[in-house]
Amino acid sequence: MSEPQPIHLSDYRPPAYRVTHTELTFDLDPSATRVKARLHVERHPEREAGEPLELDGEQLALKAIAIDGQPLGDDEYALTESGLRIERAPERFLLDTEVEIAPEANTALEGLYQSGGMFCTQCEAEGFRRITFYPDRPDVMATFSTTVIGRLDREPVLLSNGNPVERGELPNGRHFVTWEDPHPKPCYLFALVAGDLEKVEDRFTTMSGREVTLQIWVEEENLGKTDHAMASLKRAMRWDEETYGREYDLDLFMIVAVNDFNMGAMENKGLNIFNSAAVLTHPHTATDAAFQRVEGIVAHEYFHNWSGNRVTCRDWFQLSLKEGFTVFRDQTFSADTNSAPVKRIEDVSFFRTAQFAEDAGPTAHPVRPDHYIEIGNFYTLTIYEKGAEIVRMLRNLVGWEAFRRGSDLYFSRFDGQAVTIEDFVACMAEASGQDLDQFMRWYSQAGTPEIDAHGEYDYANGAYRLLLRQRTPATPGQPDKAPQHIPIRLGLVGTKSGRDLRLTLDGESLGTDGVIHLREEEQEFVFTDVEEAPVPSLARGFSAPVKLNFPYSREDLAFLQTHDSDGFNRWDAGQRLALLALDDLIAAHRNGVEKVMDPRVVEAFRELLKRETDDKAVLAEMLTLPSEAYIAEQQPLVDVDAIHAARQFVKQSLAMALRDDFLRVYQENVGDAPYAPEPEQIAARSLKNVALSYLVSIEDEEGIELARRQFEADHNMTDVRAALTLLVHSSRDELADPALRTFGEKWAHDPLVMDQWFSVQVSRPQSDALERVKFLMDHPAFSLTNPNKVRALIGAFAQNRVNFHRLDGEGYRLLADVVIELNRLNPEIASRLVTPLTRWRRFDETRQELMKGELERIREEKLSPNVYEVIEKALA
Ligand code: 0A1
Ligand code: ZN
Repeated sequence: MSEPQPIHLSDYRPPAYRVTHTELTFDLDPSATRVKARLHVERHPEREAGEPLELDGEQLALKAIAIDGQPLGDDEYALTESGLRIERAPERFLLDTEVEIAPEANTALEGLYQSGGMFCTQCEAEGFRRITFYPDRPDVMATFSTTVIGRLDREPVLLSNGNPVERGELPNGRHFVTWEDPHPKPCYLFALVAGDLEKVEDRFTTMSGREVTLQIWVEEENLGKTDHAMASLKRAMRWDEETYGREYDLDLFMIVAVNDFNMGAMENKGLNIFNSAAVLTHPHTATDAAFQRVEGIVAHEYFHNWSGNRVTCRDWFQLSLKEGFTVFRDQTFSADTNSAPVKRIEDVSFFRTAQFAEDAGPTAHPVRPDHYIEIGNFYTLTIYEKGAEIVRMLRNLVGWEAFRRGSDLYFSRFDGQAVTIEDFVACMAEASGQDLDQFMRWYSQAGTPEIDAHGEYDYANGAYRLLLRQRTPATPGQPDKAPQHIPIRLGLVGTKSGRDLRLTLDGESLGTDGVIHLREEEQEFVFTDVEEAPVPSLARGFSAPVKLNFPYSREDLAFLQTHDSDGFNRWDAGQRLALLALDDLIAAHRNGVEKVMDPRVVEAFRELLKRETDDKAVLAEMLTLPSEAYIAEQQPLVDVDAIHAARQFVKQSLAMALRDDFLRVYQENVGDAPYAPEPEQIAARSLKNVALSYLVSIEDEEGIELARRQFEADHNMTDVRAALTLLVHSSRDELADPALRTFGEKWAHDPLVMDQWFSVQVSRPQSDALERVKFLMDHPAFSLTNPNKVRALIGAFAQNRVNFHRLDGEGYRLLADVVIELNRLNPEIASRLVTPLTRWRRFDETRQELMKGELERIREEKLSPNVYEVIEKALA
């Protein structure tokens, strides 16, 4: 077999032929589904006559082929490794094909597959080529008419995109439904679902007064778990009208929940397909975090109807065009619906942990990559989350009003088209009159820019000099970087007054909270009329996706933590302060020196716990120590054991010093109102559970008893899971074991709860975590072909820092074994799962060798393009 070859953005050409209308007929059968396709084809006006027609196709058994009704002879077409080629095709014609496929054998979950008893599809990015021969590329947009034929008993429900226009019975217990989608779309937005499903229905009146029917389709036993998704959908629809002026454009909007799904959900036109974990909720089965995730994902997929579907991507290099913009839209929606500062803190702390690591590793790539082997490997944090940060910077640069005008211009100018990132940014430049040329580098340069900042207060002249130096590290294929345009929102906080001082730069007033623009490699900003010595508060709200270093003293940080007017930076100052203390303790642990707790951190926490704050959600975040993963991100070389020990030491020292405060906070936040996933309750629960985690960390008897009672009270899953996790992660197995047993027996019938049961156990720090994984892989609720199970058990274990990185290499070996197995079953999941091993360069020599050894063992296999691309990069 030849090695998979990369494809390049610079090779883009419009297709030789386009399809204007697509008629499909599916005759469903688990082992032999027949797909008839009639394509209305015409030559692309920008391409010369006489070029061959090329269609993509994989794993299809061709049964018939004809042009304008005339069957083609064997010499009139060629089946290739990747599809079908017709050398001589007319200018305009009808192409009929018939193929056979086997959904039940499809474990990759791309194309048409079976999940439980139902048929469903996943076509993004290149799954449609496993359904029929087609130009499977997003710049070919057609209207679709789809007839689905199934068995009345087994598939009473037959769904596809658009509106149902005809239905009827057929001989032999079969029936059909025909669907028409009037909006031209690329085939990656095609969807089909067939099975024994039940629906929950609601209605929505759009801003222009049109009535839309909303349906959520689920298996019967899940009928009671759709309320929150439905409410979220209606909120998202209203929000998109009010915020972006975007109205829904069909009479019917459907969501379907499926158990086997590679990702969170998919925005197929009019028929969104969701991983059941991203749509089903119930107070007793889903945590607050899950409720919020469902709200965000429902909104995300809905928002794609405009940012992605009506205006789509010209090619897959432009993936962030739809994903970055849509993530930005869902983030702002969630911020508007919940606590905005907490949403930002959560998003940024995830981003700085996971995206920074990606940007610093062997698979680093620009937000718009210029080549790839397998596009499935590019549904990444860089494309999604860094893409969203870029759109956020754009919004901040041009201001919301110009941004909204730019968005309106984009949607009206490109409606029904497949476009590029330049097209989007050009609309923003046009609407704002700003020059965004340098800004475009954010899309082409990989790596996280680092800024070294220094400040000096000039007492004599009342001036503050801020010197900024930027540098983007080399990334694979990009040794040299040009300076970025980095917007830095900042304030100068007076050390005497504790207030934001007025900012005057080059004689111009920026108010007390302003933005400066770093464009050069090095730039000095001199603020004048600064009446007292300040501490600078830099990159407020995480105004750019960069690492910003400033030589803050611990006193500065404690000051900012209490005085910064920017909530995000107050939180960040606390994180920085904790990180400095952790640094010392990590060093002490490595050197075998006694660990001593920094009293400044204890005092800062005492202050926090004392203050009557009205934002409990923010307080809960402030009381949460940086995660082991984030601490590791800050270290030149990761020492997993030292990091774990240091963090544990800080946590226990705080718990011992402030035990009564934590207990009081816990008690003040126990509520007995019926569960609702609303911000105030969520805030109280998270504050209470953070406090409890401190008490349990020192095995305080009262704390342990509170956790036990909270578990038994069984009030809602947030509290139950928090208590269960604390017990299982403590060393009190006599409490943990019965709790796990009760929980596992109670929820054996519910796959989404069992996922949580798996994750809680295998993420415990005790040394039996790996043995538990092995044991649980034989549990009847586990299955290697279900991505949620793989993520819950194997994925969660790979995040268990101390145990995955065991020095005997058993953690690495286990992961590699599973990757090898999944490489055959589900390449997309396999290549995601291998990620932790690709970060081998970050660890000590012993671990490096062990991790590399496993990567090399994987390389010996016959690899899918997905895994091949990742392994090659990791070992390069
Ligand atoms: N467009 C979806 C993400 C998605 C991508 C690929 C998938 O299958 C291989 C599934 C979903 C989104 O952004 O939600
Ligand atoms: Zn998306």
